[in-house]
Amino acid sequence: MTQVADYVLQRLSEWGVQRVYGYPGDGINGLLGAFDRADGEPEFIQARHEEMAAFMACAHAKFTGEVGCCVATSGPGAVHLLNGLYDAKLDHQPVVAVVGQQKRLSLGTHYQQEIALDQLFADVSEYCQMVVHPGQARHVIDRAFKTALTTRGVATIIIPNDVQEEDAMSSPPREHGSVFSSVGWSRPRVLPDHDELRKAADVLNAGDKVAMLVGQGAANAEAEVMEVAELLGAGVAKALLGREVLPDDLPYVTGPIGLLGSKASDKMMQGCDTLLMVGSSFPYSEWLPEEGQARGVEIDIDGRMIGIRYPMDAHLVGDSGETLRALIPLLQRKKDRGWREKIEKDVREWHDLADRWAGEHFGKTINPQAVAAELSARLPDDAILTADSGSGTNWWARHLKLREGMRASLSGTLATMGPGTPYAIAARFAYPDRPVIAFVGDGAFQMNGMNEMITVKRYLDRLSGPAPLVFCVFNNQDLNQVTWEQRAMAGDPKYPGSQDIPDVPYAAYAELLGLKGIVCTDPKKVGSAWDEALAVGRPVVLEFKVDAEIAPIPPHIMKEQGKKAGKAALHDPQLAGIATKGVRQKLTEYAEHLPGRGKK
Ligand SMILES: Cc1ncc(C[n+]2csc(CCOP(=O)(O)OP(=O)(O)O)c2C)c(N)n1
Ligand SMILES: [Mg+2]
Repeated sequence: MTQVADYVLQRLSEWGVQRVYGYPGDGINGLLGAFDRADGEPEFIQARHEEMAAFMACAHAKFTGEVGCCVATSGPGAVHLLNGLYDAKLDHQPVVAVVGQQKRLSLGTHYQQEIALDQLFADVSEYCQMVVHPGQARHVIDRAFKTALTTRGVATIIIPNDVQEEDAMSSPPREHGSVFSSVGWSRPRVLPDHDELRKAADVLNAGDKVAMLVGQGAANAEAEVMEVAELLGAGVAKALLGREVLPDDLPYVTGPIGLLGSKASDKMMQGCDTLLMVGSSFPYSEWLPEEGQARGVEIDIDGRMIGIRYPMDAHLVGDSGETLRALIPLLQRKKDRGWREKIEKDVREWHDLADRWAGEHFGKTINPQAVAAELSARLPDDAILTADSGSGTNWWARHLKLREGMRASLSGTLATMGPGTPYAIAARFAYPDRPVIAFVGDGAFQMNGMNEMITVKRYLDRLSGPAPLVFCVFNNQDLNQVTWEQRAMAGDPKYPGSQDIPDVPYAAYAELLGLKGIVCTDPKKVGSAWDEALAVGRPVVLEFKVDAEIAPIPPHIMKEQGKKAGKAALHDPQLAGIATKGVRQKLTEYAEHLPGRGKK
């Protein structure tokens, strides 16, 4: 007779789950036995840490559009999942977590590893339920998937270990109280209100200078976004999670926005009279037009999220592709293309400026911007790019130019450290033939990336192949992003006690594990290091020793931050470096106005 655990895995399979990322423990002994019997359908993928398993599940959802699935034992294993699940919740990804619990008999006795899991998972989950009866498993699983898909969120299934080992009941008894659920869900077509659509068209037609901001919600509406941008003579800025919506080589794509953003996006937001936001909950309103400056139209599939970042004049609750298609016939093509031409000029200037920043040499250490710029020129077709949270995220956002068909993601809203490496691993499991490249800071690599290299070793045969798999580590021996935040936001100098981190030989460590390790310390060899890493044929840790003194400054330093950073610099242990490099990078920005460097 099959057990409830066997039935659970069978139902996950029926929901299309091929891989479950997890880590074992006796709270899920029943499930582990069932995984063994299931013979790969679904497959258990062993991470080093439950948080990594949850990141992998989240990345699976982001890169495939399917539900990601992770599993952990009761108590500590369940606690470890949380940060990865919050990443999914905040970035609106469907993830189902299955966690063990102590047996029913012991619950409520302060038993070993007994945690009130229903309470612990209540905030992160859109649906959280404990299976206390074998006949309940079917509908709890079904509702978990239906809820994760409908809400684009996390659903948690808690299964006490004794329940896992009970006889399965695929169909509950035909009696009062039983329910009979089915596997199945389909994405609804969500269309906006007709009058609101007309209102939106009026606003957009009346504007002379339209700025568009797209987020991940516009991911399946590339053609429509392009058509609307063309009609409206608009430029398009991309929130980080929306960076795969449009390639970066289009002349009117102003690129990233915000603290990690481009000067072209910033100029467009400052100069526009109309804002069209599509599928984005980009949080920082200081990078949007000032209230009253622009009229606004927003498209979002989630009515709870519409008109909460900038006061909008038309609120279109609907699917971005469908809504833009409905809008297009109502839009008049802007005859005056002056605004569009200005944006395209700003975009060209921005690309030149970013190239100049990346091309600057500061003595013997590598300019981290060059690491991204050199890769950008070499990006293989169909590459999938991931980033951790740190200063590298800035270079990833500003200096990597995505071409058509490339994918890119990171922890956009939780902005947690740690996902860069597990995202890349999950991407590779989902797409074994596609190149996958992760940008990871040394702090994040020490936090958990190094351990996940053991996962890469564990699955080396499957993760190797002609398509590159590269973990690019920015070795600056600093928690640099926060060091700069201390300087620019708090006005404090770098505090070495919290910011310095030890130098670790990451490439040598990779070699120890049987992976390829490449270390680059020479600014002149950044490009050739990439060439080598992209041609190896097995997973690579590519370590660059980079300069920690280059500020991940925004396109134009906000006055307040500039003042604070100046004050902080006076007492900073790295005063000399940050002062000269900061000033030089600022100068490059205005280089076209300097004698001897004609305006392009
Ligand atoms: C889990 C978590 N802890 C702390 C932070 C705050 N934080 C953001 S970036 C960062 C520094 C990252 O350092 P590193 O990985 O070395 O990258 P770097 O900025 O040096 O390039 C820290 C501590 C965070 N976002 N997430
Ligand atoms: Mg660092």
